[in-house]
Amino acid sequence: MFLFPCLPLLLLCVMTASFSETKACEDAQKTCSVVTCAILVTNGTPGRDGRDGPKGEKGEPGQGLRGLQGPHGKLGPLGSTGSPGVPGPKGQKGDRGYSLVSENRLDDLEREIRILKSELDHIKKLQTFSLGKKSGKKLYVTNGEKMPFSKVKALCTQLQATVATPKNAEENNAIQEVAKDNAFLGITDEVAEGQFMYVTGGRLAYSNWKKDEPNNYGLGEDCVILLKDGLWNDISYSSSFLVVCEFPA
Ligand SMILES: [Ca+2]
Ligand SMILES: [Ca+2]
Repeated sequence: MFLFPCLPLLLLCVMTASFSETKACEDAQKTCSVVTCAILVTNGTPGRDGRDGPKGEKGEPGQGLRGLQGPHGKLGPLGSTGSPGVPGPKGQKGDRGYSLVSENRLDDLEREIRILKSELDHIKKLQTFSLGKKSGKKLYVTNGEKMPFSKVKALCTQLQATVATPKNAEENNAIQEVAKDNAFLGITDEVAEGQFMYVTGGRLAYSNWKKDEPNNYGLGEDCVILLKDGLWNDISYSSSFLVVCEFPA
């Protein structure tokens, strides 16, 4: 700030070379403390650079244009697996699949089934004639073997049948004709002594006891056999008698 006002004085110092020169400088120093007489001497070589000054305070952010965005960085490591998402809505029903079986083939199969059913009916009739006796909707069959009641019951169950159980005189006669020997019936009083019931459940609807039977003789008799004459007798379940099974006809 003091440089410009002092400029005329500096020019004055350069143009004069005598005592008055020194006098002017002294006067100039009195009014302008910044100016030194070294400037007035001859042009010397530039001095060395001074030491760096102390670091200044951080300036305010500039207001120039923002630079261009740099390139993308490297891919980071894979993250951990997230929890399962919510199930999506149920899709629409798909189109009907294509069947490899042609209609002609279906017709052939149906014809074969009709033939097999006819042959099966014929076999059933032959079986009825040769092995068993049909009464109403029941078919009675025996294999001619004798065994304890527990085995008779198990064998009939294995054949998807039940032990022969007459529920009227006609059925009793049918079983008698098939058995031609003493045969177990599907009747016991093992649950309550003296109260005979069907093995398949239910109280007796028909009976054909021999005179003085049932008598629960000896150690006890809880099973029932059909005698050759068609009458009934209670008997021990451990004795062996003929097997007659009952099938739905
Ligand atoms: Ca008994
Ligand atoms: Ca008896």
